[in-house]
Amino acid sequence: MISKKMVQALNKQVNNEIYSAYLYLSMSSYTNYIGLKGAANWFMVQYQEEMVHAMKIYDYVNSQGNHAQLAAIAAPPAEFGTLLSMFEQTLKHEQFITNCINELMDLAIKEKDHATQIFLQWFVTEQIEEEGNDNDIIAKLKLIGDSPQGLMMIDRDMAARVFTPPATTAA
Ligand code: OFO
Repeated sequence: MISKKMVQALNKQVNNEIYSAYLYLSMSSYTNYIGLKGAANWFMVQYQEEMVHAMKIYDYVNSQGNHAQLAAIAAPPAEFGTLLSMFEQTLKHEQFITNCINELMDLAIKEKDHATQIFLQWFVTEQIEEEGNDNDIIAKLKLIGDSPQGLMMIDRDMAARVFTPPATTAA
């Protein structure tokens, strides 16, 4: 059984994850516009992954006899500056999401809600990967500095990222 407070907090996280998806969809559109097609692919895959995160929480709430209630999604920015700046903004956003997941876990522990703690463990691990990916790309972008060839090389690498849909979003 999940408490009302836990359901509300999980519903808020559905919104955060859909906002993440929306943010990366906007970044995909922007990078496509400035000619970085590989980065546009990278952010499109990120958008798809965020929708999976949202649906995992949505399915979990609904599977426990509760009601995943949806709220308005804030508009993301439309322009983001350089690719390095975009990944710094991405890392900052993911650090915010990590914090949200940690707060959800704190609440589940406080409420002795073991089921939700087990459910949230997947997200704790996922956030390690999310921040790790962003840190790696930031390090590479700092290394190449102002080199257009370096930027093209990174863009080519980003074109190879593939979205692998999960078999299910059920917990
Ligand atoms: Fe859902 O991990 Fe990013 O935001």
